[in-house]
Amino acid sequence: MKTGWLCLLLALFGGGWAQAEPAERLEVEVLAVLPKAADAFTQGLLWHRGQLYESTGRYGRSELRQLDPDSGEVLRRIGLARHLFGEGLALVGDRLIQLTWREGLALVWRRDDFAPAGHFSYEGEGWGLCHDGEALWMSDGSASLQRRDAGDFTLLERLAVTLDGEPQYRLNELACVGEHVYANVWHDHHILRIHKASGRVDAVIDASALLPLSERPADREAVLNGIARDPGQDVFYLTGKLWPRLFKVRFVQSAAD
Ligand SMILES: [Ca+2]
Repeated sequence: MKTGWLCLLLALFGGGWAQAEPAERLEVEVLAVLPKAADAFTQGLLWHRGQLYESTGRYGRSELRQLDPDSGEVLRRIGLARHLFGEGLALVGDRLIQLTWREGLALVWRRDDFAPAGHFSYEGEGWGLCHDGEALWMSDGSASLQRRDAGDFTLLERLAVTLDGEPQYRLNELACVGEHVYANVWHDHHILRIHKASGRVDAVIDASALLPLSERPADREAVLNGIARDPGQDVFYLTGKLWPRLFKVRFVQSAAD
């Protein structure tokens, strides 16, 4: 019996100690600076087979786009109804799922020709979305992520996201990579690497060096937003709302460390 309690205590405190390890501090190494249409209020970005897919926001201007990452050329686009504000974007099989901000509607599109293919409904706001190959992960501006069924969009779990025990609010655009969800933070120049199993932020990435102030649009909402992973090249693509640039980057140890 005594041994049982000892094991339990060790398991509890052992876990506590393991979680106390500080988050890594990373920064971006820019591999390429690429052109991008500056009219895109980017809300969702994903990479698939050499192309980028983008969801853009604002009422009356929201679109789904397919981009050539190197030239920035918009290869395909479709506008959303005027009452819809586009948000996060994920690919499930041959379907793109596009969130809307306050409309409680996830639009489903055929990836190859952008033909409408139905929709799902949800409660609350829609911000970011990514697919990890099994489930969808969704943000809503709060300090938690929602895990949803990739087939019917059912809410499966809410994962509280913490850094050093503190909740991390305003989680926005997402990228699913292995055991992690990367989230850029609204009105912040940091990207958080969130461990899916625990919700713990195990790396904080400083992306402040990306776009020089001289190139930043005057619009105060023109903040960092948009993160997509190309697993083949092991790179990320980053951008921001209304930014005229797309950055191909790697996350590397901070020089300050
Ligand atoms: Ca993304």
